[in-house]
Parts: sequence; structure tokens; C-alpha cells
Amino acid sequence: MKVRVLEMPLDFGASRHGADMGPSAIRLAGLKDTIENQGHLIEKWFSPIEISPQEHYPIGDEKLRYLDCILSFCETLRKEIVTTVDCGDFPLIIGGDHSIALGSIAGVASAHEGKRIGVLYIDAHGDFNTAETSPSGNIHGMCLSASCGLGDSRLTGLGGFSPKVQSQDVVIIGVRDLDPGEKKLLKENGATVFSVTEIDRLGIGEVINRTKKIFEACDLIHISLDLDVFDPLYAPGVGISVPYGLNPREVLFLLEEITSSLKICSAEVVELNPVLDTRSKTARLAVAAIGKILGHRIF
Ligand SMILES: [Mn+2]
Repeated sequence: MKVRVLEMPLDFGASRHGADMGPSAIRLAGLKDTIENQGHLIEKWFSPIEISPQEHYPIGDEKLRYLDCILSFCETLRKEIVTTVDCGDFPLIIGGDHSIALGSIAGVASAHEGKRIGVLYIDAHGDFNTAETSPSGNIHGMCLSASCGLGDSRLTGLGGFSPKVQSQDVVIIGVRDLDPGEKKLLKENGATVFSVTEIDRLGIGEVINRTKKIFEACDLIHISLDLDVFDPLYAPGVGISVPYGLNPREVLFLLEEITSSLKICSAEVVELNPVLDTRSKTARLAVAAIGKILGHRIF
């Protein structure tokens, strides 16, 4: 496979600065070798956006902080993913905070027009708020709902079409922190949520089986991995850490199983905050996860 690494050093969607350094830390943790060791060719490796420090941009509406610049950077990412797919390459997007998922999901939906895209969203949070339900106004908590066509029309309208995915084709795994409004929206719109409680009840193996069943209806799957899904013990270097998360084996097993049996069209890894990391622990976990997505198997 030919891989294009698209770096999105963006931290506008979160209130805590530092996710902009994520791509650099993931590079240092050995991303190049991990991609090449799976037999892939790195066709291109760059950042499609030219970005000034967050302080340089206006916050704008407090309910949709940094909306204008997030939209413009995500539109650039969307177009770049279309180019990547047109060239027959695999888009690997490295964040940045989770707001970049707006551009990623819009990108794969544009690039594969007419195909049914499923989204595997591995995250401690639902990211299913709208400007009305969000307690913070941070767009990284609205990117999944917006991709499903909910919320502010400027967010949902990225790329000129909406929704990018149907909420019934969305599976969220590892959730343990939901705001009341997004909980309601998730239920009303029929997205599948496997919270940590469900994982405890069913076991990760059964969660994987059920996820595969849901994705049977889809042609292609986009993987969106928020590193905060891991327990902070293993992944301290994330924007908003939530206790009692998944252990690395559960996530790596999930990625191995899903990529073995489903057609993956793209993947992104987000929310690494190197400032809060301990000796690149979280960055190395990110690289291990990417290895699994790209085909690493022990035996
Ligand atoms: Mn997230």
C-alpha cells in the first residue's frame, strides 16, 4: 500500500494548547519505521496546512470557538484526502485535536461518493455535542455529530454536502464521559455506543463481533482513534484524560480484528499532547496502534 501521512498540527478545537505538537512527537516515536516495517511505501509526508499560533486567530463565537479557522483548515484537509484517494494512496491523518475529524470524514465521504462509509470512533468521549449542548464551545466535542449532519449548518455544510455519514453507521467504543445533551442526541440518532461498561459486560471480543455486524452494511470504514480512550495510566499525554479507560491490549486487539476483516479506507490518530506525556509513552502507544491499523501482527 502507498501511504500519505497528512499532519494536522491543530489545537483550535480544544481549550488546552499542546495537541499541535502531536505530529512531531509521533514522528519521534518511530512512525516511519512502523509504516515501512509493514511493507508500505510512504508516498508523501507533509502538512497540508500552514498554521500560525492559536493566539493569532480570533476566537469568534464562544459557543463555536475558532469556527472560521477550523472550517478553513478542515476544508484543506478534505481536499487533500480527495487527492490522496484519487492517487490510490491511503490517507493516514495525524492530529492535532479531534476537530480535524470534520475534515477527515468529509474527505473520505467526498472521495468515495456513492459508497457507504462507516466510522469506527474509538474515544473516551462521544464528540456528539452541538453548539447548544456543548458546555465548553470547543469544536473537538462536536465533530462526530456535525459529520452526521447535526448542529450548526456551517459545521455540517463543510464540503457542500451533509451528512457525511449516517449515524447508524457510526460505532463509538470506549466511551466513559458524555454530556447530558450529547447522550440524548446519540440515543435519538441511533449511533451505536459501546461504553466501558458494555466492554466490561460483554468483553472486547463480543464488542468487536457486534461492531463487525453493524459495519456489514458499509462499503468502507474510517477509523478515528482518540488516544484518550486508553486509561491515563498508559496514555497520560492527552488533552482531556478520563480515568478508568481501556488497556492497550484491548485497543490493539480491536484494531487488529477490525482491520483484518473490514475494508479500511483511512485512519486518523488524534489528541496526543506531548506536553502532558511521560517519556513518550502515549506517543509510542499511538505508533503501536497505527502499526496494527497498517497490518502489524505478532505471528
Ligand atoms: Mn475525541
